[in-house]
Amino acid sequence: MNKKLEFPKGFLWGSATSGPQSEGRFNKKHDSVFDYWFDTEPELFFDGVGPNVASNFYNSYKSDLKMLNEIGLNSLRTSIQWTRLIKDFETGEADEDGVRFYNDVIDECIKNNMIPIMNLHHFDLPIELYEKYGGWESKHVVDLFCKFAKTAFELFRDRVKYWTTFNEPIVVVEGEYLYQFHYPKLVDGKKAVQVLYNLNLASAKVIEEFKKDNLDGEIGIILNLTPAYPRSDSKEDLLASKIADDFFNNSFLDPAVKGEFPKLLLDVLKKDNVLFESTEEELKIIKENTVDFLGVNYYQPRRVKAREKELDLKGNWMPDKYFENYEMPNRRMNPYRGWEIYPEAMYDIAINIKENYNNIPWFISENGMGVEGEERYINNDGVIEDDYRIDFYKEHLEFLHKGIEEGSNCFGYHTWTPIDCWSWCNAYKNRYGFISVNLKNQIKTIKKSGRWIKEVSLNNGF
Ligand code: BGP
Repeated sequence: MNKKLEFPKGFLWGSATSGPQSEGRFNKKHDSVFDYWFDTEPELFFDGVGPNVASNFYNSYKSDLKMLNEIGLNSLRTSIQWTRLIKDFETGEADEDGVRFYNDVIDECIKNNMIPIMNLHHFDLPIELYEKYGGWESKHVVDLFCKFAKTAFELFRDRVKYWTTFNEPIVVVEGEYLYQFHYPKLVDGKKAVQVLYNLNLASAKVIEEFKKDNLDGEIGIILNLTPAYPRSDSKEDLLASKIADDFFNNSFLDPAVKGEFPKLLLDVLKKDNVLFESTEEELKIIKENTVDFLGVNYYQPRRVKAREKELDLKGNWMPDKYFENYEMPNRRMNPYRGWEIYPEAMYDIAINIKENYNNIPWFISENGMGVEGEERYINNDGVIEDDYRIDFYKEHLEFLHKGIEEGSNCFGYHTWTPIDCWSWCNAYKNRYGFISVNLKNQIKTIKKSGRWIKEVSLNNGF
C-alpha cells in the first residue's frame, strides 16, 4: 500500500469558482463583456447557453454553500463582479443589492466553516468601459478598477482576509488581443503588450490601495502557469522555450513577486518596437507593490520548439514569432478539453517558486478535469462515479506533495470547481465539479469525487 501523503498543518482544501460563472445575471445592473457577447452572438456559445442563469448561485447560495461544507471544503474562492457590486463606475459607488448579496455570501461562507478568498476580476470587464475607453487598453480604466477595489475592501475586508487582484490576467491578453477566443477577438500585438502592462499596473495599484490602511489581511494574484518544456536542449529550442515562458508566465509572475518585468522579454519587445508605454512613477508602483502570496492555476504544460518557418505576420506582432508549440509524442490527453495531462509539472512549479521566486507562500488555486457527458457514469443511486477525476487529483497531489516535501511553501489546493459551472464559450459542455447540476431543474447532486475530497480534507491527505 502507498504511504499516506500528509499535507502541512492548516492546509487549505477547497475549490474555486467565479461570479460570472456561477451567479447568473439576476438583478445585475451592468453587463460584462461576456454578457454583451452572449447577447449579440449567442450561437458562439456551446448549445447556445450563456451566463444568464449559470449555476443559479445568486438565488441558491445558501444551500450551495451548505453543500460545500458537507463535502468538507475548508475554503472557497469566488469573485466579486465589478458589474454587480458597483453602481457608478466613475465614482466606485456601490449598488445596494450587490452589497447585500456579497455580504450574505461572505457571512454564509464563514458560517459554513469556509475561509472566503475573494478575487476582483475574472475576465468580466464591464462592457461600458470597453466601449467608452477601450477597456484594459486604457489607464483610466486601471484607475476605475482601483475605485472598485477600494469599495470592495471597505465593505468586506473586516471578514475577508485573503484577496486576489486578478484571475489569469494573461488570458485577457491572449483571448482578447491575440488568439480571438474572448470578445472583442482582436489580433493586435501592440495593443496586447500595452494591455499586459496595464493589467500589471492595475494589480500593483490595487495592492497599494490595500496596504494603505495597514489592516490585517493578505493580497495576491492568481496566475495560470503553463510551464514551457523545450523539445530539445539545442540552443534554439531553449531560447524559444525561454521566450514563451517569459511571455505567458513570467510577464505577470515577475512583476507580481519581484516588482519587475523579465529582462529578456523587455529586450525582445524593445527590439521589435512594441514596448508598452510606461512612466517612471508607474514602474515604481509596480516595484513597490508586490504580492503577499500567489495563486497558481495549473491545467497543462506548453511544449515548445524553435520556429521552423517564419510566420507571415503582415506587419502585426505576435509572441509566436519566436516559438512554435508542438505535440509531445505519446502524450496523455484530456480529449474533451484538448489539454495534455502532465501532473509532473506540479512539482516543477513548486520548485520554480521555491528557487526563483523567494519561496513565496503560494497555493494551487485551480486544477481540474473537464469531462463531457458525465451522465454516462451515473450509478443506480443517481451518483456520478467520476473515478477519472479522483485519479487525476491524486496524481497531481502526489507531485505537489513531493515539491512541498522539498521545501516549497505551498499552503493549499483548490480544485476547479465546486459545483459544475458555466465555462465561457464552452458553456456547460465539460463538467468539472464535485457536485453536478441538472440544467433543467437546477438540482445539485454530490458526485463520488465530492465524497472523496471530504475524506482527504478530514485526514489532511490520503
Ligand atoms: C480557467 C479559468 C476558469 C475555468 C477553467 C476551466 O482558465 O480560470 O474560469 O473556466 O479554466 O477551463 P474551461 O472553462 O475553459 O474548460
